[in-house]
Amino acid sequence: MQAPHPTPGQPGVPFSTSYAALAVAVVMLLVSLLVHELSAYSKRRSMPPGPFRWPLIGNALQVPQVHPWLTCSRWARVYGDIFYLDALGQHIVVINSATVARELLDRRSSIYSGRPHLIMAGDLAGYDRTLIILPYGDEFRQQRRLISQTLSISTIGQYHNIQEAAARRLVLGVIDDSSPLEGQIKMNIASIIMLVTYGYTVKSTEDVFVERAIKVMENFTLAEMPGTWLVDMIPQLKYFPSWMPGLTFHKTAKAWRKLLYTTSRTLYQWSKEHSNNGTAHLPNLCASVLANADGKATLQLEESLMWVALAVLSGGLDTNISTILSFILAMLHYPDVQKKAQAEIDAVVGSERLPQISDRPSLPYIRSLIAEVYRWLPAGPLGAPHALDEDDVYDGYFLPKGSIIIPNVWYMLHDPNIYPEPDVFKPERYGGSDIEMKKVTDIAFGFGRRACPGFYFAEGTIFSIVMTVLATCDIMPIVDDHGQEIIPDIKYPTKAVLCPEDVKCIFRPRSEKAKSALIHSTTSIL
Ligand code: HEM
Ligand SMILES: *[C@@H]1O[C@H](CO)[C@@H](O)[C@H](O)[C@H]1NC(C)=O
Ligand SMILES: CC(=O)N[C@H]1CO[C@H](CO)[C@@H](O)[C@@H]1O
Ligand SMILES: CC(=O)N[C@H]1CO[C@H](CO)[C@@H](O)[C@@H]1O
Repeated sequence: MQAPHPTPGQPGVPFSTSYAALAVAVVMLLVSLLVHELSAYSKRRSMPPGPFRWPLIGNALQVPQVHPWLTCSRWARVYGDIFYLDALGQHIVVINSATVARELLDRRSSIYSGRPHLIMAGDLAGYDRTLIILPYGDEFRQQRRLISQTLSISTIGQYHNIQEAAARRLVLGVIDDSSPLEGQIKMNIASIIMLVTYGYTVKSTEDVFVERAIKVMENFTLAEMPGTWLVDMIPQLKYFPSWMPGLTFHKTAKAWRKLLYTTSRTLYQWSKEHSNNGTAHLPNLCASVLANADGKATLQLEESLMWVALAVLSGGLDTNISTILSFILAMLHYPDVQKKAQAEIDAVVGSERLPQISDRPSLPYIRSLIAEVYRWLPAGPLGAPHALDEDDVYDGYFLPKGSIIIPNVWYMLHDPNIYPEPDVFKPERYGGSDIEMKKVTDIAFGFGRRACPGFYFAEGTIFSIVMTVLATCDIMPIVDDHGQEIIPDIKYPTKAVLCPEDVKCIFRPRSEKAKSALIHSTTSIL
């Protein structure tokens, strides 16, 4: 762009003087930017490769909001196992292979187990008290310990009857009825997790406790959304008084914080009081931890327990429905897989009883099918971000402290060199090998010290639902007015969590016997 240049030294009119001053300011700004770029240059040269970075803003405008895992996977094909992005000065490192993820997030987990520091969601709205975004440290270790006391592989069996009962109620609710699929899944998943964390029985689809918990989670989703809150880009804003015009975030954060705190306290108090006089379902997470403490629970322990219970509740509510919907979608698109799975259940379990979680070891095809659901449409295609707590060097690359580390789960599970024809749903690809299946779950459930603590529990829930559905129903496409089958497209909203949309189907009972087995199995647990 051409601009008129006032001649220096000319006794100018005020206008041209201010014009010159402006020009000087612009030049100074450009020079300082250049100096910034140059000083960062030598460091940046040793950072991992990545797409072209614009001065100052970096890749901020290229990091896509829509299906970001697909863009990241395109970059993975260009730049390899590890690449670097810069969003307004925030270092972001994306990992695209399981090998690199193991090396950094597992082997070096003492410095790779942080979470990004979120001003809006954490400092202001208070979500940094819950395990999900709790920084790495003593409180983190304490909360993880409390979960593993009750949800580890050795203690998880005590919840199997709840999971089976909810699976049966779910199937009974959707059988011969094509409309309220998501509502049914939600209600039953919520029932399971509320019983397990608090011993609380969900009374209806409009249960107040569940609705409040869902609100708390929705608010979290809004609060942590990158690029939404100016205060996350300019942290100093948080010290500005809330009455200043334009600073409505203070008010929003305050309301969210209040709801978060009252919800977590109310649920915990409910559990504690009702577990004491025998009116809550036992065992539940809160009661078990208090019982382990043998009446000597400190205030600090109770505080940690209160927050960790809420984290388990939200973890359990969240990932649920998307995995189940992905399973149904797979069965509609791959009817042969469905038949083969049903044949295995018929052969192993028979038709005299309903399947149980304890049948799992003798159902290798069902295990493969579930692993394939996690691989085909992973609920978290970009996992959960970790934060690097110290400077590090990997393979000659400099990775600065404070970097956000994103495991590109989608690419790891869709790399055609590892999973040929990655978009095809094919349980046979594991050859029945549990070692191969574990490679998938080791990616889909996260890494290192932050890996999903609800894994064994989730496995029980998913397994009992899949097995019960297949044993008792055929999952059929709905038909239109002309008798044409409508198979839902594989599509999902653009959010960080991958959850299929508009999945409609019919659950047709495979026999009267199956249906009556379901009816007679409803117990008083739920
Ligand atoms: C299909 C089901 C599930 C999937 C795919 C899943 C996946 C994940 C992933 C990818 C992470 C992040 C790991 C990382 O940072 O590297 C995570 C964290 C977490 N999950 Fe799950 N999860 C599932 C079910 C559950 C259930 C049922 C619970 C509760 C019982 C749960 C509780 C949590 C919690 C509390 C965290 C945060 C851990 C931390 O930050 O230290 N999840 N999950
Ligand atoms: C148990 O405790 C709760 C809360 O304190 C109370 O509302 C409930 O009535 C009690 N139930 C019995 C049977 O004592
Ligand atoms: C989506 C959303 O904003 N949900 C809730 C967040 O928290 C407030 C309470 O402070 C609720 O009123 C919102 O509905
Ligand atoms: C209660 C519930 O259904 N929670 C969530 C389940 O998972 C999907 C996507 O993973 C969320 O959109 C729901 O809010």
